Amino acid sequence: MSNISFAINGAEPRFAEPLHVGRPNIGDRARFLGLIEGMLERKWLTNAGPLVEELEQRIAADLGVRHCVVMANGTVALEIAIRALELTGEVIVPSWTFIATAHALAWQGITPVFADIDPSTHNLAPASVEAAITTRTSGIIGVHVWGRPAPVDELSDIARRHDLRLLFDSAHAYRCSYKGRRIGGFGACEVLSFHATKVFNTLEGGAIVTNDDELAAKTRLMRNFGFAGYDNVVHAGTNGKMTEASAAMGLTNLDALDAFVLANRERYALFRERLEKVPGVSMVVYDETEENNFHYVVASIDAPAKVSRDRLVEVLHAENILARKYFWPGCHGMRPYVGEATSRGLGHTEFVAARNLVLPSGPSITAADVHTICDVIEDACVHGVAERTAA
Ligand code: T4K
Repeated sequence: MSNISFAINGAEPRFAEPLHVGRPNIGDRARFLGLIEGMLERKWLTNAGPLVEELEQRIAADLGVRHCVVMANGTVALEIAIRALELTGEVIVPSWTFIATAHALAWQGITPVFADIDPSTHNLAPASVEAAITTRTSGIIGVHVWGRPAPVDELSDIARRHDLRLLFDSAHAYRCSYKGRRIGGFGACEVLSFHATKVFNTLEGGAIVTNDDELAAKTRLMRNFGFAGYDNVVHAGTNGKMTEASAAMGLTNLDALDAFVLANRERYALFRERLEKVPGVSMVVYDETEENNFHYVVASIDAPAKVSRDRLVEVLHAENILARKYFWPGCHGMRPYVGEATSRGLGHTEFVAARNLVLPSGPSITAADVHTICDVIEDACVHGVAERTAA
């Protein structure tokens, strides 16, 4: 039994205010408010306004791609990309991703077929993708989980050999690279999320980035109900438009992005230094030969730690450290997809899902906070925590 006093046993929590995963990064407030003032003066609030256009140009230049089509959020961007690429039948995705990747397919009557991951990278395992291909398969969505690049070359090779469309859910991977090239230009297109919790946010937002002129033009039409001018609808479409207020936030945050990434990097290094010494804790590490945004601090809890991942989450939450079990239990374990025949052979996903922990990080967390979080984890893993007894 533990002799450590955790809040779970009645002590005061170590943090008076909760520490969240995904606290928004916010750049210079005066710059943001100035852009909002301009928007109000112009009375142009949405529908491809000047701030949206400027943001698209800046993102395309930043990522080294020909086109950036910004959207209301990453999920609608995925839905539009999937429809623009004319995917049908079955599409192979990892189960180890945020549920939006699977929903964007199911929402339009396409079956997400879940493939397994490499437990060391958390990214799609090419052999599992190849094994999941059937006569109904029309595409593959690779996900750059935690900003670590998916196996782009291997997936491209599979897609080419089986005549499948390949796109990437790059929601985590703004300012990350694969073989020295920024994520954004791989596959037929890549889909970004600029949700409040992402390294680069536009409040809500997302984008399709691509080097394909035709695809960019098509997704631009689809984002705005298919309108090609007044009274002229030339394509089926939806409302995927980003507002000018979101673009103002995006322009503000792009200016501050280097500082956000630097802060992430420092905290990740500190977490790593502390947690790699704790028995039973291993970290998802970033390849330092690539560009990374270091936005996610991800740990795995296993023997010989004297606490399970789930019990550790309870301990952390009792201390107001709101660590998350992302993406437990995996998409295939979420109710709409449970029991589907398309969820076989996901042993590595289930192994990772049972052990994974995402910790609060980012500019809103201080170095002292990191040490306190690590103290709690170390104490629990080394000494264990008394199990609750029935009341
Ligand atoms: N593909 C992937 C791989 C993704 O990870 C995501 C989104 C998407 C696609 C879809 O992109 P979007 O359509 O979202 O653009 C959160 C985010 O809502 C979601 O965007 C994100 N992935 C996912 C990984 O995390 P929840 O359900 O966990 O959100 P929630 O409300 O629990 O908030 C997360 C944490 O952030 C909390 O600890 C509180 C904190 N937070 C959140 C907001 C919104 C703040 O401190 N301030 C805020 O304003 O999904």
